[in-house]
Amino acid sequence: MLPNGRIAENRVYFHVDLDAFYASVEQIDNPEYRGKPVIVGAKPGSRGVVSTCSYEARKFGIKSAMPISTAYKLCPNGIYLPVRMKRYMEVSRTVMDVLKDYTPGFQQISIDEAFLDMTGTERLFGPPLEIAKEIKQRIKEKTGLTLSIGIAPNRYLAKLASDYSKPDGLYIVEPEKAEEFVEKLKLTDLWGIGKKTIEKLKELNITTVKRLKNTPKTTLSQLLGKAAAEYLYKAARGIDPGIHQEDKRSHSISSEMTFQKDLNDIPQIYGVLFELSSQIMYRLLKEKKRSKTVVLKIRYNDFTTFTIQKSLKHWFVSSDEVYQTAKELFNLKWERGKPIRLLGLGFNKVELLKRENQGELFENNFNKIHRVEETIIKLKSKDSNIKITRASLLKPDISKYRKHNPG
Ligand code: TTP
Ligand code: MG
Repeated sequence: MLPNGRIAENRVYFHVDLDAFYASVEQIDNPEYRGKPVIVGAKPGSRGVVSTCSYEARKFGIKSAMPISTAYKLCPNGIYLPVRMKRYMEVSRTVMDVLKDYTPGFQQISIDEAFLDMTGTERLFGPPLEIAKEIKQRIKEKTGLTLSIGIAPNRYLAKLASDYSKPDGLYIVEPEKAEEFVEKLKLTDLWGIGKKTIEKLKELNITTVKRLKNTPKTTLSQLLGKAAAEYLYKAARGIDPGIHQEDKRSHSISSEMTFQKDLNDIPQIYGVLFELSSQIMYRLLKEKKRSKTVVLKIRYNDFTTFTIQKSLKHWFVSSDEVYQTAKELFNLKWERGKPIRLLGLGFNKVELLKRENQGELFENNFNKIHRVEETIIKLKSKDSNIKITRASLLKPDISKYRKHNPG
């Protein structure tokens, strides 16, 4: 209850996640692959990994991030395909454009998933379950893809709910059932808890969500450190531990993502940096601010966290420029191969772009890029269906890392 006697509005979040995304696109583009084990990733015989695989291939025990050699042993008759990032990004955009129709509270968090803040949209679109069904149907009609939607009072639960009902699923967690829902999950289903943490929890015989919930925060803190303890304490209770956060403070603009499975795969990492660059540049321009400094945050799977920043001589004017800087910082800082659980990107020393400064911003060499980008943002804010994006924004430059995947 709020102080003035009003009941606080129940929040409603959707988490939308496409099923076996890259593999499903391959099955749509190549009907002869449908119903078969399709494995997308590195070339068999190379030292690379599986990006993803169809549900038919999952029956053989194949999983994302598994060495491709292991996958091949499990399923030598599978269809092995290279990553076609450009095509997946194209399909991703079509899907995201549908989702944007439903709420201004749209947040894309990876190539195939997004959060929709659907709070208060019932009057416009109907009850959440009906909207979710419509979304699934529209995307199926437009692209042929199936997806899973989780509906819940916070983002964390929505994410768990979509995973819970995969593939082609739809699952609602009612607010009063939140704790009950989390308790029936396995510890490994809790998002953002890596193998290492699971192992450590085992030392104290914490092997279920219920046991985790009954463990005092101080005990967790001694075992895993303060940040991890705080995260687990909330997660076990169905409280959002902050899996996707935007910094709302005025002097900085940032966005960060925590990953379910730790990342150590360059194309995927670059994909995330690309998303984050677009998000923070969009906010910078939208809020009429400017900055010369980009900060990258890396949190490893052992919760150690590092930040690194770079200042340019001029103001950032495009998300491309932010993306290039983010990659540069990443390559300087990353302990190669070490798994990452969170990536964050932000602008520091942000200033309000006063009218008298606008000329100064536009005088530099990037005048044109900035104008183009600003125009895209303006058009998109008027009509989310508009399909206009600068060509260089379409795809992270991952060609160097795809030696074995000439897709
Ligand atoms: P996910 O949504 O994690 O996986 P998915 O869509 O393939 O399967 P699910 O039905 O379980 O959602 O990731 C989306 C895409 O990201 C996936 O299709 C391929 C890519 N990816 C990688 O390249 N490497 C990885 O380790 C993971 C997890 C995903
Ligand atoms: Mg998916």
